[in-house]
Amino acid sequence: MGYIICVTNIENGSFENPIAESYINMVVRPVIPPSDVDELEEIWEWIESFDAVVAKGKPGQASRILQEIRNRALASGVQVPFTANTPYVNTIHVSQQAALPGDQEIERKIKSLVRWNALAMVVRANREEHNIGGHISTYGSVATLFEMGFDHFFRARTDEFEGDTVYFQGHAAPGVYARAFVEGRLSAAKLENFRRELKPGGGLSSYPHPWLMPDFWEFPTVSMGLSPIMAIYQARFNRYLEDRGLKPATDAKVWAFLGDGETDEPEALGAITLASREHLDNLIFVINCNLQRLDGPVRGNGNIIQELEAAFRGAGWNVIKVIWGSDWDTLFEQDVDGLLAKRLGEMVDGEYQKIIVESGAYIRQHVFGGDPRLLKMVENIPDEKLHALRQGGHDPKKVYAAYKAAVENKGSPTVILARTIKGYGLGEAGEGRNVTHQQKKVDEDTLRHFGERFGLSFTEEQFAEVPFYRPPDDSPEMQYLSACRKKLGGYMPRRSVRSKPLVGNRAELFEEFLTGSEGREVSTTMAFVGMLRKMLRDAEIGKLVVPIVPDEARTFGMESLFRLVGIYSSQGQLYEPVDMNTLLYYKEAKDGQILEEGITEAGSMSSFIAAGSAYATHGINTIPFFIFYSMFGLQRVCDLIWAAADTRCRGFLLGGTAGRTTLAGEGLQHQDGNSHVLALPIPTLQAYDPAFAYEIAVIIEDGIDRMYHKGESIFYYITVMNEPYAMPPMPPGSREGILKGMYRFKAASDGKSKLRAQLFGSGSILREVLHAQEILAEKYHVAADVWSVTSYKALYSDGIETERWNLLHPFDKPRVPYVSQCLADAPGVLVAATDYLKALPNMVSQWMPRRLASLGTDGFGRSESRQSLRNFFEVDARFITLATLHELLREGKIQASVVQQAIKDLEIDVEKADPLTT
Ligand SMILES: Cc1ncc(C[n+]2csc(CCOP(=O)(O)OP(=O)(O)O)c2C)c(N)n1
Ligand SMILES: [Mg+2]
Repeated sequence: MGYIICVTNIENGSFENPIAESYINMVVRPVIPPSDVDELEEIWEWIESFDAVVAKGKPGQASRILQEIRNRALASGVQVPFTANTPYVNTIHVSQQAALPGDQEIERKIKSLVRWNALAMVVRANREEHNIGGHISTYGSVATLFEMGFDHFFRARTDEFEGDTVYFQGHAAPGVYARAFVEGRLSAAKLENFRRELKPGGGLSSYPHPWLMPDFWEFPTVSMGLSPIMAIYQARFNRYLEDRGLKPATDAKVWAFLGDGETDEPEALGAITLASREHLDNLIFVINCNLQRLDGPVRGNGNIIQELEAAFRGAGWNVIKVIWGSDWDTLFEQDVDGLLAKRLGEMVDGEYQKIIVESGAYIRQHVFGGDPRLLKMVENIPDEKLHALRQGGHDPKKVYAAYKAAVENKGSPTVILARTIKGYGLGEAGEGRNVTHQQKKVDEDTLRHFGERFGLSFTEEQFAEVPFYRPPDDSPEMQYLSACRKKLGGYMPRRSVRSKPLVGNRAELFEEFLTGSEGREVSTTMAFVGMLRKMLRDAEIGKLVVPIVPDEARTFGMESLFRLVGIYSSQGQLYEPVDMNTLLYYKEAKDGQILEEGITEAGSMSSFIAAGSAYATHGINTIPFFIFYSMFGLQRVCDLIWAAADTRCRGFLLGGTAGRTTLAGEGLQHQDGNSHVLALPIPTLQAYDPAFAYEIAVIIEDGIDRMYHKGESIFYYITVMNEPYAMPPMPPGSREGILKGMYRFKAASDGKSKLRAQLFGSGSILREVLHAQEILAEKYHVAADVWSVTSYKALYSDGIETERWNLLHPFDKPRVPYVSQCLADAPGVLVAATDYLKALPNMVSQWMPRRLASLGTDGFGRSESRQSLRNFFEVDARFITLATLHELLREGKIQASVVQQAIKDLEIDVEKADPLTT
């Protein structure tokens, strides 16, 4: 940079130097009246001084001067204008751009082949069966971004290196399949069966689903917004594993490819400050800014790239904008006074979308026409060329430079905002059109156009047929492609389970919890925390346990663990904690084991997914125990829990402070009577509502065995409560029943009584049932057996599985559902009480020998004491007694007067409000 000589004509306020004139006119005059010549001159002097420092080759000094002046201004009470944005140009100046290695022509051919096969997949699938769907236009936009990664950056997992983790933009899956086909990893038959997974030989899932393609996909990404937050916590979990010595430190990266529309999901940007706070330079977001989502523009009246830049820069990320392709370099070279950059920054995205579908003449007039100096810049560029000026995200040179800068960046995460065109390659029918997202059928003209544009030499018939095409193995393309991947450690995506099963039997860890608390009152939460403490100390699994908590450790009585294993902090503890002199002080440590996530169930669940899938991602059997307020679990982050199931996660979710009437005081938004119903749809989630410490011990011990010894891809949801009571010892022979969902906890003392009942209780309502058993025996001579139902979900699953088997095997001896087996010889009326919806017991009543009366907590919670709540929801011992007597009345075993008297004796208000509707 040289000096700019400024000669001012003070009289009329003009500058004789044309650059100065232009600068002042553009930047300064709009805010300062041209008549104020002194002010203009003063400003120019400052600029000159600044230029002089830069010209001396001291950019660092120039930057420091600006910083100091800024500080000075703030100290003097002068408002400093703030913007988190840079001009609407590429972040990496062409002079700083790393050179693209490799053979560009051959890479372009490979990319064209992948594009073609992706298009063929979708078009063929829709020809075969109308409306089967599939997205072409998203991959059209992201192809260069993916392919650059495959050719030069994404490193596969090998025995020596953990590999990069890539979250692929979900609905661009056809492009990933097409590449795997070209690589020879997927057959044409598989591609033919895209979205036809049930065809003989199997097909390909619509989107990335490890559950459906466990050897291929690692992470599900198509529920928008989940992959960004999962990627952030994955990158942080990788650091956690390193800091705790569970894996060596490497420079492996986590890449997440997102849509620009996707960033509207709160989860997408909700955790970005964690990434910068933790200096996650192992994390790279690539946002495919095609400016469109499904219905139309992402920000028709605004600018999504600038908006995202400000958000990420404000959050401390390294932001790299890749807006303009190399074709624009010469234009920007001429733009010494920033006129072009200014004009481009004025246009809104709706206009940018429009110029994609318009002619070169329109672009000349609309973009450049407002200023003769701009028009001059493009006077030698013909219309067709003007129309074809490439976007940054489609230019391999620009994309390579951005990726290289991203992987080399230190100290902060990077986001690449890449400008692309939705439906790129689909010509007039698709590019940039609002309808392009759902385009599946493509006419022959478009196919031909596509083929020609990407240099594919097919015959007319071939174009019409849309064949899959892979060049011969000895072709230069195939040789090049396999060499590239070999250099990067092999093909990807690829998922494999690399952990070894745990060796030891963990039974002895849980023995002490089987014998009861000898009268001491403890809650099931306390009991669980005791087990967790024990597991943390165990020689084999201790280091693998990952306790995760969203700012509720004290609520669950877990603060003793702070000191025991420490809270993970990548920086250690830079301060003396305020409670340092207490036994259980807030200890943060670099090798701390607890992931204390703060108030983010979504973030905690993302950590759970990273830890619960580490057996595959890292080959490490980490065992996450994520404990949370049960109302803010399945209800709040169910889609992430669904994603965990799809990811084949293992581990334990613990719903603390559970039960609509067990969590006293907290009221409607806290009291959970829902979560066990919400756990029903998730196939691999084993849901338990245990009442006693030994039940939890049996469930966790068996869970560790099933998941980490036998290798089942299941996970657990266990509710734990904060109501203290004496824990009984485990009744002999109850282990199987605990796991299968029910067992007889306490038989009636008078087995010969004429009036009989079977009572079912779960969680802390089991104690109300036990109390009712006493009242019924003492006051009404009803002999009731009490069952602990640990899992209605397990009973239901068993019931429907059994029925299905019977349906399909008419000649075989019918199998009997477990519920029916348990109750085969159980006499009397049947009554269930739960702290959850009545739907839970009702759904298994079909396998009971007689009608079931269910009591549950349907309705909105209240802030009240436990006893008042149980009266309000009609699940206390009195209502269980009443329900039992009422069932006996229905059976004709007792008179109505007995029931009437009981209502009086039990002081039940028959006019009380219905909890369902109040
Ligand atoms: C949570 C969620 N909501 C809605 C959808 C349906 N959907 C699929 S693609 C899409 C538009 C995506 O736009 P963008 O993120 O900009 O990606 P692009 O296709 O433009 O690359 C929508 C709304 C979804 N997959 N997930
Ligand atoms: Mg988009």
